[in-house]
Amino acid sequence: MKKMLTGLQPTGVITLGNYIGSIKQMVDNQDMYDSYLFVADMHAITVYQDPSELSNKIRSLIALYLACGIDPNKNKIFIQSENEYHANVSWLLECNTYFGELSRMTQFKDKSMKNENFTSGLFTYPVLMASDILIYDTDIVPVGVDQKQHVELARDIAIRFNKKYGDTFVVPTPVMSRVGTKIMDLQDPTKKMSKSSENKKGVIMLLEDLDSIRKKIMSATTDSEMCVKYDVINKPGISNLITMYASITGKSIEEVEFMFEGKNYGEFKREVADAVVSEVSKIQNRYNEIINSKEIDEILDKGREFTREIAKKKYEDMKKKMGLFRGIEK
Ligand code: ATP
Ligand code: LTN
Repeated sequence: MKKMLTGLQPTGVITLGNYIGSIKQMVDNQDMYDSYLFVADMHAITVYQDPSELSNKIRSLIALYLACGIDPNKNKIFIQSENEYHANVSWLLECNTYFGELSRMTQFKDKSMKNENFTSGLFTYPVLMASDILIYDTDIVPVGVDQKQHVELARDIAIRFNKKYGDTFVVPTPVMSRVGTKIMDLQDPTKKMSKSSENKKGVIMLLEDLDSIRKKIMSATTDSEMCVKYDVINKPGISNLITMYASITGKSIEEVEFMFEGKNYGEFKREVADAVVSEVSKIQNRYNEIINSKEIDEILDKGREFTREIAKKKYEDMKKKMGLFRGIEK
């Protein structure tokens, strides 16, 4: 079985876009791969995080993933900072990564431009990410486009290390989210629904009040025609609602168009709102059940023990190959 791994930063609030475009796909794929899912909390601290908020967000993200249907029996779920080998391996990899390579990372260039006093952690961030990936002999890394360059760097580091010290790592492949499942902002349907949007009227958050979600859908921007037809160029608002409805109900775009033929936008929006609210309320109920439960701690303890064992072996193997041991007695 191929191995799949992905990490998520415990920052911001999870949106319906994240759910449909990323989490739901991981749930759908969890039977096909040996899956690893972790909270990238050490990546989050490359920029300042309020400590008490950070720890709550770590727990909340885990609870949300479980509530969305990530099965702890099919996924190894863990917190990056609870496995000290990630940082240890990262150092060994840093010593096999060039300054020039890291200087070319576009996310670093973007983020460092926003702040004069950026940390060196922000610069070496992609090497820690390579460590997360390479430790587990990961084959497949599902990521958004913004992370593709980082996975490609992990590939380059793996190939270089294997050449220098002998076969040690599997060379990973990045996979982008499925096309066609991009959820757009409800107020400006030409732009992606994004957790960092300033105007939250167009963004549905998974832990948001259900009435507020309904209102946002009912007042979503549409067009002056009165026909439920998928046409991203001329009818971006209606097309977005069709995509949302289709993804949640598991229907095709054509089926949705057929269902709502001759119906007005008000009726259509009500159906979309019902479907979204019903899906989100199930997630919220499950979230509330588990957020303070021992179940989360048991899952995380198990994940920590399992992944530490694997990571320790990889670290020891790397150390040995690099000559980091006491040497043979004369
Ligand atoms: P930011 O506002 O910081 O850019 P974001 O909400 O866009 O955050 P990311 O953290 O960049 O989310 O992405 C996490 C995952 O969710 C990625 O796999 C990304 O492709 C997916 N994703 C994010 N927003 C959407 C969306 N609107 N539609 C579909 N998938 C999305
Ligand atoms: N950098 C990623 C999170 C992340 C990750 C990883 C994703 C950290 N380590 C390993 C995939 C594999 C982000 O900010 N979304």
